[in-house]
Order: sequence, then structure tokens, then C-alpha cells
Amino acid sequence: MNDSASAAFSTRPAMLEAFRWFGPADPVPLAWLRQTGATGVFSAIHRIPYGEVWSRADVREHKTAIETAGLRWVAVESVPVHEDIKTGRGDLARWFENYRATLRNLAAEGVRLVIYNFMPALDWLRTDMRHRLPDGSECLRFDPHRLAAFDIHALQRKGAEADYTPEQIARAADWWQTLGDTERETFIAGIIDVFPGCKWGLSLGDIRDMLARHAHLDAAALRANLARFLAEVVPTAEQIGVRLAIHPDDPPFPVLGLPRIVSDAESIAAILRMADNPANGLCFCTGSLGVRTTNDLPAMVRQFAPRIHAVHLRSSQRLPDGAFYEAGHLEGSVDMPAVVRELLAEQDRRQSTGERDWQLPFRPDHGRVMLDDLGKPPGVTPGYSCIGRMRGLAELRGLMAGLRAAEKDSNAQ
Ligand code: DNO
Repeated sequence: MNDSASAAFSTRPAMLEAFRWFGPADPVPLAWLRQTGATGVFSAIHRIPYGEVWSRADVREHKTAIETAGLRWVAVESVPVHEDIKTGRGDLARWFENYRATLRNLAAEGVRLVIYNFMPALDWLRTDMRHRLPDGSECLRFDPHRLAAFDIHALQRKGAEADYTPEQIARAADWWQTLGDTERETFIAGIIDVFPGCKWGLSLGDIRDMLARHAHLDAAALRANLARFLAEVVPTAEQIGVRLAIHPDDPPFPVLGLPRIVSDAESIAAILRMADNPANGLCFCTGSLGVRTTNDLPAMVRQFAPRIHAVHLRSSQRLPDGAFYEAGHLEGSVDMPAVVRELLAEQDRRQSTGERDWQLPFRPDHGRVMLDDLGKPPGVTPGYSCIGRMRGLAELRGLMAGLRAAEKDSNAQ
């Protein structure tokens, strides 16, 4: 084989491996991330309150910490969207201008990929942060009847019953009865600690207030508020070379009476049309989208390919009663090889057309608590233990290497 022929058959690059880092308070330090073999970091400056500007100095400091550890800040996850923008009430002009200012400061420091979500009030939600699997490891799990127990018995939301089936309501009541006071407290805290990246110490009263602020909001109104946000920030993003990537709803259906608008191919297509511009893109999260039986993930990658800017790889096992738990990265209900094959095809397209930043960054999303991490919680952030995510990364790395090797073999034939 001559040199040019061997170049044609050489293995093409895998996607860019990244790990999430919650900042200096993360119990998994940057030095460990480096040892996983990942080269990129998805990270945010969590200490800055939602809506406030990230100054250039803040950005530089965060970036320097990552680079000093030998890693690269490939995606901001997330620049949070202030709640007023989602509800459409309040000092919107200020929040839009702050968001644009943050994007400008990030771009000025060379950070040009920004993930965000548009889930009202709550980020992701599970009903069990420590579900024990038969092999002794632990994972995150969602059970509709437990959410019903939270909603009806703990939160006592008016009209909550209407959102559940009679079976779920009965199961919720039975299950709630089995819990003692301490168990109830632990269960409630697990749900309302909103976002494990930043513990806000919220109370049930705070959640009631948050929900009340969204009471007037249906899916159409929330969608209109997202369209307004995009109209306000996408032109700036485009001008300064920043790509925005919306994260899907997790779980991908309404919870606690709150609308969800980023859950399937149709809703995502509508969002991408709101500003038909590459700066308005998607964070493709297989874990979130894979919970909905009707979502055909490989087809969705093909449909949205050029607009996918960041990727979360993880799989959930769906159960017949609507529950799901977070399975191994190559197990569960997601056809991971098929999804990754499509993503690699898109990356190849970008590389061959000479696009800047052609390599698609992904992170192994969530991971089990296993081995030496068992018993460490609450020190370990739910979903973000080191060893479980590293297992996921290793499996995904192997999957990509295998797919690339198979391509090489078929090219050679
Ligand atoms: C959960 C994450 C989400 C995600 C945000 C993006 O582990 O995937 O919290 O970071 O929704 O804004």
C-alpha cells in the first residue's frame, strides 16, 4: 500500500472527550479528570447568581484553572437563563443585556460554546438519587408514583391529582405511608435540591413560590418566551462566533404542572426554526431524549446534525410503568452504537468541509456510584461520581474505536 492509500484507510478521529467539572468546590478535581484521558471540560461558574454578568476576569480565572490542569474549556455548561426570561415577567431588558455581556466576555476569552436549558423552575429531576442495582452499584431513578407522592402529599399542589393515573395516585399513597419522618425528609430534600451542581437549600415553601411564579405559563407562552430570548441573544452570538446549544428537558415531559418544550423532534425543530442560524443549536442529550419511547435518536441526529454543537451520552432503561433508571452507557433503551455512528458521520462531514471546531465534544453524562465511590455520598454529586463516569467514558471510547476500526476494515475491502 502506498502512502496516500494508507492515509485514506487510516482511522478517523473519535469525538472530543470531555468531563463535567463543577468548579473549585467539585469533589472530583481537575487533576483526576486529566487522568481519565479526557481532554476537554464542560464547566460553568456556579458561584455567580443566575442572571448576573460573568466578567471577563471571572471567565479568565476559570479558564486558567482548567488550562493549568492541562485541559481545555470546550463548553460552558451552562450560562443559566434567568427565571424572569422564562416567565416573561420582570426586568427582561436587564437580563437580556447581561446574557449578551456574558457571551461577549466568554468570546473575548476564546470560549465559544454555551449550553443552556429552558426548563421552568427546575433543572433535571429524579425521585431516587441512590437506587441500588443488583450488582451493588447505585444510580439515579425516576418513578412516576414517587413524583406523585411528592406532588400530592409533600408539596400538596392544588389540582396535582389531575396529572396522574388512579394507579399512580394509589401507589403514591401506599408508598408515602411506608415512609417515616426522616425518610420523608431525605426524599423531599433529594427532589428539591434542584440542581446538584449548586445546593440552594430550598424548602417546600420556596418550591411553591417558584411554581406560583409559573402558574400563568402554558407551553405556548413558554415557547414564545424562548423565541423572544433567542431573538435577543442569537444575533449577538452569531456576530461574536458563539454557538448556543439548548439542552432538552429532563425528564422529557411535563412535571409538577410545569410545561416542557424541548422534548422531541417536533419541538426541537420548531426551536431551531425560531432563529434559523447555526448560532442557535442543540446539546444532544441521549439520556434525556431517550426516555421518550417515540424519540428515534439516530434519526434525530440525522435530522439536526449541523445544529448539534455539544453531546451528552448516557442511556436510561425505561420500565413498563413509566419509571426509568440510568443504565450503563452501552445498556438500557438507547441504541448507543447507532447514535454514535450518526454523530461520527456528522463530525466527518464537518472535518471534510474544513469547518472550524469540527470535532464534536461529548461528555459521558452521569455515571453510577460504584467501587471506591460507594459510601462517599453526599460528598459525591448525584450522577457525577468520578469512577462511574470514567467507566462510561471508557466504554464510549471503546465503542468509538470499534466503529472507526470497522470503517477502516470495510474501506480496505
Ligand atoms: C444534568 C445535566 C443538566 C444540564 C443542564 C444544562 O446532569 O445534563 O443539568 O447540565 O440542564 O443547562
